[in-house]
Amino acid sequence: MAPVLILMGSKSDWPVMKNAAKMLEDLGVAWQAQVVSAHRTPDLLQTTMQQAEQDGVPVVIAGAGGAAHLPGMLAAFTAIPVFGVPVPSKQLKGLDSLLSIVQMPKGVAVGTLAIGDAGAANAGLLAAQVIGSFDPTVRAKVQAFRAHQREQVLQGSKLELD
Ligand code: RP5
Repeated sequence: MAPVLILMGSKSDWPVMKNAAKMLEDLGVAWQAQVVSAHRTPDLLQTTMQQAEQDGVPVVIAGAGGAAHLPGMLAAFTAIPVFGVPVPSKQLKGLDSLLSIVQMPKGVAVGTLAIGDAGAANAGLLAAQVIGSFDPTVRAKVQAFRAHQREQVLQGSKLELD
């Protein structure tokens, strides 16, 4: 299977988007990351999705900030599921990114995650869950991740005064 494709509008998005890569890595899912801008390299956006279709990419994760058209434009070129991550922006802290990504018109779907690091990590998790629906090895890794997380919460669940 081809790696999950992690696309982002700018290299400046990578500190956020690497959380998706890290989650996929932890869950044993291959990934590949690349900068593709909806506004600065629209031609590359189309050819990247054509290549992804040919390669059999299972899921695309796309992060962008501000007028964040990347996930929606990618989704317009493919039937591969696209998960959008709103990257925090300087002026509006990512609210602009969130609204740009989440408000897709009916007929072209983008699954939108939370703003920032948590959203990027959850995009990786969700991509692994999609792959886990047909790959038992990845499903087992997701289940182990959940069990570990549960244990960590239980271990720190008793609160006391200093
Ligand atoms: C968007 O513009 C990118 O996704 C990034 O979040 C934002 C700023 O890009 P740079 O000016 O840092 O390249 O297209």
